[in-house]
Amino acid sequence: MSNLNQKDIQKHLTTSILGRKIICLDMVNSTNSEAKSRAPEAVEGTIILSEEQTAGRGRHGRQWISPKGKGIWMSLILRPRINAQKVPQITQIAAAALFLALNQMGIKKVEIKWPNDILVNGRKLSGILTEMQSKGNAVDHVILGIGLNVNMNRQDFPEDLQQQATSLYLETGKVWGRSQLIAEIINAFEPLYMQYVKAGDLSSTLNICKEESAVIGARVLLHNQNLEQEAEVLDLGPEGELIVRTADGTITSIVTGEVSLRVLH
Ligand code: BT5
Repeated sequence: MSNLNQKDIQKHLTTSILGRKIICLDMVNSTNSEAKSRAPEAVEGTIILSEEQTAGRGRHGRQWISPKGKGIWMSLILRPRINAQKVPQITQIAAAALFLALNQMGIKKVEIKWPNDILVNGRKLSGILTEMQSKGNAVDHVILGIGLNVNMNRQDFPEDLQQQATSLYLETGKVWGRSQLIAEIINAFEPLYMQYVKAGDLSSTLNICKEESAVIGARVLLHNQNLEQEAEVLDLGPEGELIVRTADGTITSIVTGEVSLRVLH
């Protein structure tokens, strides 16, 4: 599998702002950390990719497995003029874009598990990690990290993930080139992102996140630090928040943050 390079990815790009500069590296600890340190000098839409991450991160300090050459480990540097509390909405835009891009590439059975997982056949194919730097309440920049398992075998995952995680190779039996896939993700993301930053319009994103949701209608276990409770997921609200009915009948909305959820069967 050949290494990623800017030219091969840009060949497939139809965007006007995102991906004008693409930095492809061999090894970093985390593309999000690399993007963060490069952000002060970077133009909006700069993309950092690495063949391998030695300390790939998920949320709350969790580990993200990122073996060499087998996936898409990338971070976008964005400068949306939004308030800090709106940043989780960028995760929803990315989830919708991942759904569209995978569909475009012919991958079926893709679902969005709020707030940041992409599942195929119920297994995790991709995860999103959105981080930000703000000045007061105003966002200075957002680092949008996307990890997507492309050509990983079962053995590339640690044992405890082998039943929960998947890759495009495992789902389709074929080895995938990464350049076009990266471009399709960016191509799908830009219009949804522009609608949002220019017009404050999240409706297309929300329609996709609702239609393709793995959790709406499901019973879930909400996990908030040491508190666990069962709930039924009713909908997504206008800000991308999760609307649930807890066991005592109370209807509440949950914004991303400390809450994790597990679907109960
Ligand atoms: C996520 O966190 O799903 C966000 C993952 C973001 C990774 C990208 S790669 C580029 C950029 N640079 C980074 O350092 N990170 C971003 P979370 O929802 O917390 O899920 C983490 C959990 O997913 C772990 O605790 C494992 O259970 C599982 N996991 C770890 N590696 C995985 C993989 N490669 N595929 C599927 N599941 C994985």
